[in-house]
Amino acid sequence: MAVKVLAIVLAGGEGKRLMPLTADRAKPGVPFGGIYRMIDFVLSNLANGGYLKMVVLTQYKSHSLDRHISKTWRMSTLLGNYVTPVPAQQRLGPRWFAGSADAIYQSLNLINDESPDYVIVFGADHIYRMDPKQMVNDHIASGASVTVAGIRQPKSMSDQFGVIDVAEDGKRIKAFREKPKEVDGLPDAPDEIYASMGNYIFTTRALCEAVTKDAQDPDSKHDMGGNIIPMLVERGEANVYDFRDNLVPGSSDRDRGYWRDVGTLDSFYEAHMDLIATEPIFNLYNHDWPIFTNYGSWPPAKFVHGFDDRQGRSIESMISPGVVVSGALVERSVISPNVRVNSWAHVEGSVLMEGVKVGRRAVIRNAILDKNVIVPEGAQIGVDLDRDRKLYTVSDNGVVVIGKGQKVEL
Ligand code: ADQ
Repeated sequence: MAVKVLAIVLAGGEGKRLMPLTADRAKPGVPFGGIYRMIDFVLSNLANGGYLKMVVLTQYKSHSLDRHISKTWRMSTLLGNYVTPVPAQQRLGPRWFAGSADAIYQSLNLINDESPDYVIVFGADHIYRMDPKQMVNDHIASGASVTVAGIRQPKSMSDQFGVIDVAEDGKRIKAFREKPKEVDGLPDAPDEIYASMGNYIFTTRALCEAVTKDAQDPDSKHDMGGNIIPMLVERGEANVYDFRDNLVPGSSDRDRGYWRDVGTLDSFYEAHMDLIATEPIFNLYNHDWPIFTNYGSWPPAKFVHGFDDRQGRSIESMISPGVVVSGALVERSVISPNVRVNSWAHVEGSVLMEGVKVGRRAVIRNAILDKNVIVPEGAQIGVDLDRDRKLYTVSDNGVVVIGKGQKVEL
């Protein structure tokens, strides 16, 4: 008999380090790559892998995320498939989720209703392609209670990840520390650590027991990475799955193994720049493993009024439908639907979200402009960073970020 698998997507992350982009939306609901939202990547991975029963646990400012899920991820229910957003405030009792493990504890009824053999628990705020079926098969073959996806990351980032110490057999997790400041590097790569991707496969009974036990512990933070995984590691029941073993159809040598935790403004910006390279570091054009989304009915993008060889055009950029570039130059940028760039404006190395309007002769450099920002004629963004720091958010690496509804000064 086929194994029954339920997927739970943790989508409650607040994303404080992405402010102002997360001022009024959850991190998994932040637009990415012109036409997507971050959550589309994990949901597409699950759908392409054939896992079509998905529960999305939301919490923080989930309105636009809920709207996106119900608009984009409405699937035929004929075969019992679904993508259901479950808001925290509608579960047991009046309290909000304390942490990701509590989110699952409060949703145990959904697991009981489905009675799966295995539960996939994936995060919602990473940019990557992964075939979850290969990881599920690895988990089933090993007989572990939980399998954690692991990837090598720079040692300097240890305080952002769960750090995995693997036993000699290369599979069993000997020790797991959540976001440690001090760590040793790997024996064969002293500058690297083995990090948890925040993606887990659980045998159902082990998951239910672990979150129920954790719920009774008053000292627990009720966190998957901080509490549940260490509990199962201590019992010797946790294995690792190396992300390098995951082969996604259609991926090239260049983008195999690509995974980005876009938790900061700089990593969010850099992941966009990865999309537009001539030979993209992350290839959205792999049609064997499509990333699904829904962005409404816009007409094709249009480029008009080329006055000289600098204007009315766009190069090394991704331009979404509904965009009009009129007598302006757009370079190395990711432009969302319904953006308008007017004459003699110059947009360079930037991410413009839906509905942004760029006035004549404006200059926008190394910037992220959230939805519907209006750039007045002649305004300059990313040209004088000292001035920008007084008016807007400027990231560590000097990316200027202008939030929704924020006024751009002349
Ligand atoms: P973090 O991402 O820092 O580390 P967390 O903030 O708990 O951990 O977020 C994990 C996922 O759960 C995210 O997708 C987030 O949106 C979601 N989430 C958080 N709280 C939630 C709640 N109360 N309800 C529903 N969803 C919630 C985690 C692991 C690390 C691992 C990194 C990899 O804890 O061990 O290395 O992910 O990025």
